[in-house]
Amino acid sequence: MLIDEAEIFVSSGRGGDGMVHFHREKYVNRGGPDGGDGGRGGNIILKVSHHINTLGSFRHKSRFVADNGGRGGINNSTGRSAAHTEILVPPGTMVFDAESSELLGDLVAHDDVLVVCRGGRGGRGNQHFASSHNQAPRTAEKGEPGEERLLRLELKLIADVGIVGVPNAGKSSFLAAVTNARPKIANYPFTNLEPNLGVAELDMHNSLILADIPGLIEGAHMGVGLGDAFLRHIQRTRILIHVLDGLAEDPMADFTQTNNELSLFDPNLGKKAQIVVFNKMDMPEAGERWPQVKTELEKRGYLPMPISALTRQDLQPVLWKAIELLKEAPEPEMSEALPVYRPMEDKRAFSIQKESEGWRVKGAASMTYWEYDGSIRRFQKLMSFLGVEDALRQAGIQEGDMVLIGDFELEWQD
Ligand SMILES: Nc1nc2c(ncn2[C@@H]2O[C@H](COP(=O)(O)OP(=O)(O)O)[C@@H](O)[C@H]2O)c(=O)[nH]1
Ligand SMILES: [Mg+2]
Repeated sequence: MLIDEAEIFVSSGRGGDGMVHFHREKYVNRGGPDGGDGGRGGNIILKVSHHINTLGSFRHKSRFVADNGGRGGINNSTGRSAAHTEILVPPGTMVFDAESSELLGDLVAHDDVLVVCRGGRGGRGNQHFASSHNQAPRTAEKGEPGEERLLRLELKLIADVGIVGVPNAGKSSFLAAVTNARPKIANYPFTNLEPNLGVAELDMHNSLILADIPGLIEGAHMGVGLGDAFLRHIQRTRILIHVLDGLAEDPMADFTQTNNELSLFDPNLGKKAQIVVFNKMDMPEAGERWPQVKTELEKRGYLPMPISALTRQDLQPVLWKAIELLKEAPEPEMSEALPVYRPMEDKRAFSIQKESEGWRVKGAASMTYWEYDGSIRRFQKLMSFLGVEDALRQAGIQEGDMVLIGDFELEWQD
């Protein structure tokens, strides 16, 4: 089975800083604090779209950075919250943390979403820090930083276009001509009935996964059993490209025979939309047969397209037609895999680590403005509120030990 992989860097926005400001008005001597809160930073969200079927677009763009929240303003005005950044992925995308290899989510159905990085919370403005003891607080919070991470995306490719036709029509040649696949051309031995898969990238946003399905007719004729992977691909296939051999004695008889066999094998398969291509147009004999075949097919409501897989002539219009039909085709059947959602842990929590110089506290605590007086006291309150003090005591901190937070060092005194 073909697996598509991509590594992307994602980074959510930081929260806007809270503001320190005092109300000012003519003739009013000392106004109260009115510094507004910062806005929230943007999340990074992965979202499933069934209009995408490969991870190919991430070869062109692999860095996603969400916007930061706006600063708080005067008059208690809150800073602008940043819009979230949505990254579209195909159904069936498994999302891993590239560093820990932890599976973060398995995105299956259209519109499924997974928040991979949360935007930072905005810092609170000084309006919140007024108290009976301090009516002119010079404290505000900094916005919480955003998160960054490297993600590995993995997708098991499932064909959305099946290539059918009689043996020797040129199915494998067509697949090889339009994709990176290198199937065996002619004399295909029926020992291995895994379909040949290939990806055709038309442009940044449009790609097709095609499967050459030799076993369906050829294998079934020979009484060879079809493997699970094979059946899955046939069922997931949403449209078919029916290749006619331009050198066959009676291409229309082949056409009818193949369609009958498709319906016998699986009635749903017979109902899928078909693009009929008339192959081997590089040969004069094919050119001679073409006008009649064209008329016959048009009578039956098809719009046949003449091509040569060998000389790669007129293949692009066939692929674009397939893209068009896929957009109208019914939803593919869902895979058996159940989605796994792991909500991200709250990064506002803190962690404590023992280092040679002292106890390192990481997390929410680093949000305080140190530039303003009053902040040390507020900081100590915050520490006990968050449970940092208790955690340090439990971890065995001793009188006189150093506590390291950001660029600052404090001496522990109980
Ligand atoms: N002249 C010509 N020969 C072709 C063309 N496409 C395929 N063939 C030949 O037809 C034979 C069967 O092709 P293949 O792709 O294996 O057909 P499949 O059995 O449908 O997969 C091979 O000898 C190919 O080289 C074409 O456009 N023009
Ligand atoms: Mg073949």
